[in-house]
Amino acid sequence: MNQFEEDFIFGAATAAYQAEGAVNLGGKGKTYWDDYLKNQGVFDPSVASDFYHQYPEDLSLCQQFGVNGIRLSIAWSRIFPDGTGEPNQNGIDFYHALIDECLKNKVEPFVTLHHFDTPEALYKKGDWLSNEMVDAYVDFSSFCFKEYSSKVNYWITINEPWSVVAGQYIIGHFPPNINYDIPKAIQSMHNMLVGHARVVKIFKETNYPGEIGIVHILESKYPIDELPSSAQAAKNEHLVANQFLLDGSLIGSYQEDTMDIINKVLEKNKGVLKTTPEEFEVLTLAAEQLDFLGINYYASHFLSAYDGESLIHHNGSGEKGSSIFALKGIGERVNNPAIPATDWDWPIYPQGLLDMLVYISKRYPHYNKLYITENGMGDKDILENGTVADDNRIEYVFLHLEAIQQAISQGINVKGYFIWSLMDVFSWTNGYNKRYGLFYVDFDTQKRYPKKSAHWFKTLSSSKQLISLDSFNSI
Ligand code: BGP
Repeated sequence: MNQFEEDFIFGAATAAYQAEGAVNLGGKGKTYWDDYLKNQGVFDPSVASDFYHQYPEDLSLCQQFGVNGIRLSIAWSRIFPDGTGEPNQNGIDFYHALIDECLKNKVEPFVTLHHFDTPEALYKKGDWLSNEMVDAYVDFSSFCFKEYSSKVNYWITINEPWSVVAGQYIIGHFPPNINYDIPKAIQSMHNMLVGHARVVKIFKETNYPGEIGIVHILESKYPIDELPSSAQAAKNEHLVANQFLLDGSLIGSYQEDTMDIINKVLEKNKGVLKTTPEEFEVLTLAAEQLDFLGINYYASHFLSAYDGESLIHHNGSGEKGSSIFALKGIGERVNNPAIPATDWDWPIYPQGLLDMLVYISKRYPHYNKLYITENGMGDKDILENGTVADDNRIEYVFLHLEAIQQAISQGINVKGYFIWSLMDVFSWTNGYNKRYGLFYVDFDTQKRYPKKSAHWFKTLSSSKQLISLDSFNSI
């Protein structure tokens, strides 16, 4: 029962801006993060994990530790420094070299085309709220297919539309730092889905080899108590953050039960969603042709009703218990004392992953196949004697893999798991002390140190057998 199939991918995830560093090298253009982070002066992403230079070592570590898949993203502004126009040969060559290195080490690359890093020039034109951005994204993606499709088998169009729009327009910790503008967030999600769908259409029409999918962050939402108003709050957040995107990408239209809630939320927040029939045509086509859905899962949330004005405090420092997340017309996330949480207040709830997988298989039975494209535990790791005793992380991953195995045993088609992250990386809104990697990075020297979890992962990947921390300790 605890055996994984031979072809199950045991991967690890990265994203260009969080891992590469080299933000000013090789002719790279700016993303919307560069000046924002510089002006804020709190976190410096300019070197990050120096993946730009260290990737041969990182891929060699993958091979040594049984990591047989990697999520990496192509930094759009390395290829097109201004988002559009003349491509930059230096950037093009970098990704050829990186992908070749993956293949040399027998690490399957899953390549993401947009991972939170819109080029600054397009961001200034309105980012995903502008048609110009959507057109440019389609052109950039087509360029990447032409350039790299002979060596890439798995493409991901966009990473986590929900996190992008929540960060930009609701929480306000991503530029342009707008708070509580739920209508803008919903419009932007729709536009991202349209961009995604147009890219899928081109990929399929041109008959590129390989597979294409999209990645959503999908966290289950539960009522905190028996009150019908809490159930409604959980439903509201689920519909806005999960079901809207799943309908759009797996059905190609927003179903009646989805629009029912979306319209109520829009009404409370004085907004409308603009769509066209042509957009739904392309969305429907893409939904039929989607090869896989990637699921990023870290946490689930417990909710109660909330009637006040929206109010959020983002815990970006690891000060446990400091989060607030209450949205007008949706609900309020509340602490469930029975459920443990990380120092950043992310509830650790593997059952939420199983519930999500079951929900997807029931509501979208034609889903094709699933990958868990991110899952992992952010912690304040301590390097001691050249390693990190990250037992908490091993237990976290073990419990989530156990949930995945339960889903598989119920006939749900999950084909791989990518731990976030391969090595410690830059965290967008939490900087460098929230570490997730299998490999500890000393950010002063850029030296890598395999954590205990890396050794555990190697045993898991080579045996294809889920092994508990206790059993691993006794080997
Ligand atoms: C996901 C993103 C990743 C990564 C991860 C951990 O939402 O796709 O890019 O950042 O979350 O999040 P954080 O760094 O905020 O802890």
